[in-house]
Amino acid sequence: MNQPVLRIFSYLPNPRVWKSLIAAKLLGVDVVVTGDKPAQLGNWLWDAHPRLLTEEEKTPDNPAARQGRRGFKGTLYKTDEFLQAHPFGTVPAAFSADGRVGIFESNSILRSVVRAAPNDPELPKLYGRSHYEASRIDSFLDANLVFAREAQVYLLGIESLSEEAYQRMVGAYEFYLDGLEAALTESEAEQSVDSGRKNPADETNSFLVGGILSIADISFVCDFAQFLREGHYEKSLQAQGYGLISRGGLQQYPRTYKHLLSMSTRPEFAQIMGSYLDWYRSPK
Ligand SMILES: N[C@@H](CCC(=O)N[C@@H](CS)C(=O)NCC(=O)O)C(=O)O
Repeated sequence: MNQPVLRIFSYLPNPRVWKSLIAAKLLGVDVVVTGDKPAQLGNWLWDAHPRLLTEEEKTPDNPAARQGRRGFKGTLYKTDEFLQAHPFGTVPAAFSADGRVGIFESNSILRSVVRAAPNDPELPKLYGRSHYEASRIDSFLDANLVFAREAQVYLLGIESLSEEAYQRMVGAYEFYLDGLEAALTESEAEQSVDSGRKNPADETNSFLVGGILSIADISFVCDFAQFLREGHYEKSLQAQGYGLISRGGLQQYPRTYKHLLSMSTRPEFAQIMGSYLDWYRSPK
């Protein structure tokens, strides 16, 4: 049997892993994921060959025992080899087929999937059609990571937010969404010129870069869907005197929200994302 091109270890489900799985599906790349529920990852050996630990191995004197640093509170068991390959010690953690090369940061794992795709002109050009398009896609991936990091801090602390932390997320949200809305507006205008359409605002299925589906769209959908989880904490936010930051998003940023919703119903997205956004699509 052929070796998978990439092996990913993570807690599951994880929208950061979905980025790679969606691209892998679109491009026919073999990616294998190993993982467990977030609360279970403390029972795993974080390694190029991850496995469940025995009870006897879960002791403070296990050389792999480390304190969780970002999102995980208790002890995690990360081998030295894991930390050599993954210096920041985070998941999703991808490994090359031979387990020697660690690839971290979900956007970089996503890029790695595209680079591993067969050289087939029929496949979608998920990393653009020129080096300019590829670089513009990188620009969106970077902007996305900045937003996603702010969202990570916000969601991890959402049940006890300072006014400063809340306002910081509001600012990051507005900055990111203003940019996306502007890019999608521009993309629609270009498409309507290309196709002679009369009303650019009617077109909702445009893309972030070059008028074609790219990993910029994939990364946005996964990270933004995760941010929308703030909706599950509406009561808690209210009790703290705050409102949902995403409230009224569809009215304020119609192109961006419609882009998210329409992309997530595409088969390659829906098969990976499952029912993750159902609660958002049909709120109680
Ligand atoms: N920006 C990173 C985020 C990765 C990250 O922060 N992962 C956290 C869990 S959400 C982690 O692995 N923490 C390990 C720890 O707490 O030691 C990505 O997109 O991959």
